[in-house]
Amino acid sequence: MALFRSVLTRGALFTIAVLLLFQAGCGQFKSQGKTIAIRLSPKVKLRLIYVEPLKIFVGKYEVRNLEYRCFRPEHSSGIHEGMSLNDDSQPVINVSWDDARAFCDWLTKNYGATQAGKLNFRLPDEKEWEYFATCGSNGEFPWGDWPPPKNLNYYGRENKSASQMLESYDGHRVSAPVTKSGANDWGLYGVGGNVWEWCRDIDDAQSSTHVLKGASWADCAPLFLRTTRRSAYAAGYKYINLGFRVVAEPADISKTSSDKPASSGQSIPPSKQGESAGE
Ligand SMILES: [Ca+2]
Repeated sequence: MALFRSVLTRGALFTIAVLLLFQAGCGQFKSQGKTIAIRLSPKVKLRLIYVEPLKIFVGKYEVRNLEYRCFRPEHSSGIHEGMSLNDDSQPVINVSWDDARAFCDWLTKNYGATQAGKLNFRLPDEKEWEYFATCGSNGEFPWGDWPPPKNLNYYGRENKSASQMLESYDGHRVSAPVTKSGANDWGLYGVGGNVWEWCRDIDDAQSSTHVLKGASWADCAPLFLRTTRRSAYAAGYKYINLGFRVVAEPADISKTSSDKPASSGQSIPPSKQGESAGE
């Protein structure tokens, strides 16, 4: 049963919608959690799903242009070969790691106080990303085994002039609306494809760069689509297929973690991994 409560904090009215308590299967794993909706404006909600093994809320979708423009109204994601990347429904791109982190800080400052408790927003760590993308299975690809499902937005047969492409046809030559880029069994959309997603980590091999995960509408080589595949760019770099998704953790957990970006070598503690089995 849906439970809606509204609170007034720092002049901003927002509603936390505790939409459901669910059990979603993903192989042998199950997750119990709830979805919350952070109201950024009267018509804009940022939705997150609680992932119990990680003790964090994870963005249900990649951050859209619509949500990002609540933060920076002037932002344009631009066009590519005459095709728009800038629709409200598409994931925000042409945003740097610095931009993504600033968006998270803006969320925490303005929307972190919720009826469910204080939340700190941030980018996911690489290992967290791999965990929630694969529903805890850490499979070879976000969806499981090759080939990719047709509803994941990679570089496929819709790109008729390309010499190299996937055999699948997802119908989107550039980024797809975030709700059209397929969901995994935990209800998280676009964790495979659509846009690469900035993570909090610093790449160990190139200490001045930050990690991206998940590949995009412009990728097709299996090597790039693997769960463990990592791309990395400098904190100020922007491109047409680089976006992000946010996570939020309760403030009492944040107090015990470092403010510094995680090392890409950090792994999920075995005790956390074990919590997912059999739930
Ligand atoms: Ca993605």
